[in-house]
Amino acid sequence: MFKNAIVRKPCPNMVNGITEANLGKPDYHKALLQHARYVNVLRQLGLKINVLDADNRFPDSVFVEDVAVCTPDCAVITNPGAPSRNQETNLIKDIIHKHYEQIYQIKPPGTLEGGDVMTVGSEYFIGLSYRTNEDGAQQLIDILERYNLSAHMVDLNEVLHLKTGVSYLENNNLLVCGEFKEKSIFDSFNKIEVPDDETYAASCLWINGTVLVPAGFAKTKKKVEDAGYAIIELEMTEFEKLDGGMSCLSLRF
Ligand code: CIR
Repeated sequence: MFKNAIVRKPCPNMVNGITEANLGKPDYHKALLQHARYVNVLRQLGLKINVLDADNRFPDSVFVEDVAVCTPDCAVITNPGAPSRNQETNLIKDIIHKHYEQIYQIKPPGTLEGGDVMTVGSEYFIGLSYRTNEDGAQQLIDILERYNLSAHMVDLNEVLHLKTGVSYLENNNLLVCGEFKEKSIFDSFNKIEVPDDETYAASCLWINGTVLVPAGFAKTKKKVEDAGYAIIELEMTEFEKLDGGMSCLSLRF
């Protein structure tokens, strides 16, 4: 169960965030509304929320998940592979220090972004992407092993981050799209397949028994409901325009 979340308000400069989505520029005011609703839903689900101020120097800083990995016993400040995002880690340190005593940092030449790290109980899956390299993943594995947490690397080619394409919904249920449907590393999971015309919905978020699903993806929504979950749909259009999924807007622990 999660007790806390950290989020950062979107900044006006988010319209210049990194994207390969080809969906046009986000509407900042709409993004603020969507973000506020996301935060309210996390609060309704029982989380204590730390809301950080917007930082206009970093267009992508709303995607706070990428700059830290929070485990029950320690936190790891990452080293984002995207040059324009690399210094975002400095913005997260204070709040992480308020919550954790044991804090580590991924060092160059290792790169790692939190969107590539999926937690499955005491097991971690780390995507090797354009943003996360083997050195960064190995550094994280070495840290996790000190706490008896195990981790595996997962190759990926089709999506930005591992969690763009897979979401663990607890109870051994794994929401998967595209290349992840066939990967043998996920064979022991009960896979819930996201249809190819709804791949954005592969990024859902389990919060204390409820699954947050992006609005507008009826087939995926039904599959998650049929798996027995209470769901809440959230408008995510302005973050989708920046390749941001449901999990990337918060750090949960
Ligand atoms: C980026 O390209 O870094 C941002 N525009 C989107 C980051 C999304 N983060 C995530 O899925 N964890």
